[in-house]
Amino acid sequence: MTDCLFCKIVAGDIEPDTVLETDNVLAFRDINPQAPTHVLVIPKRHIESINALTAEDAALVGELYLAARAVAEKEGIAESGYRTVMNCGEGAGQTVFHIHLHVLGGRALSWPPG
Ligand code: IU
Repeated sequence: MTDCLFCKIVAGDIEPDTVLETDNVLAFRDINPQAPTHVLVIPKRHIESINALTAEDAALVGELYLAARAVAEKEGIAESGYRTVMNCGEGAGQTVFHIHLHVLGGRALSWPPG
């Protein structure tokens, strides 16, 4: 999608601080980090939100989580603990409508989230 920020990052129009890249997935540092490690894991293919997922996307969603774990290992937070969050819809705080998994860690994380 031409007007999608994350599609522009995938296309190379905007250069992210890349942490990890595979054929289908890109992980880069959030521009406004909420924790010492705050990485966004996105599919390269545009999917608006969880609500737009289809059965054909099941393997891709799995890849997002495997990438999140790889990011955690790379960042050294796999053992201390980290959180993955995928906001769905404006009411839940989604601001970029290209599906993405937040990977947060490097500090104590409280529960429930706000
Ligand atoms: P959200 O779940 O849709 O709210 O997450 C969007 C994230 O994208 C949010 O944490 C922003 O800080 C982040 N972000 C970014 O990393 N780079 C940008 O240019 C913009 C937003 I705009």
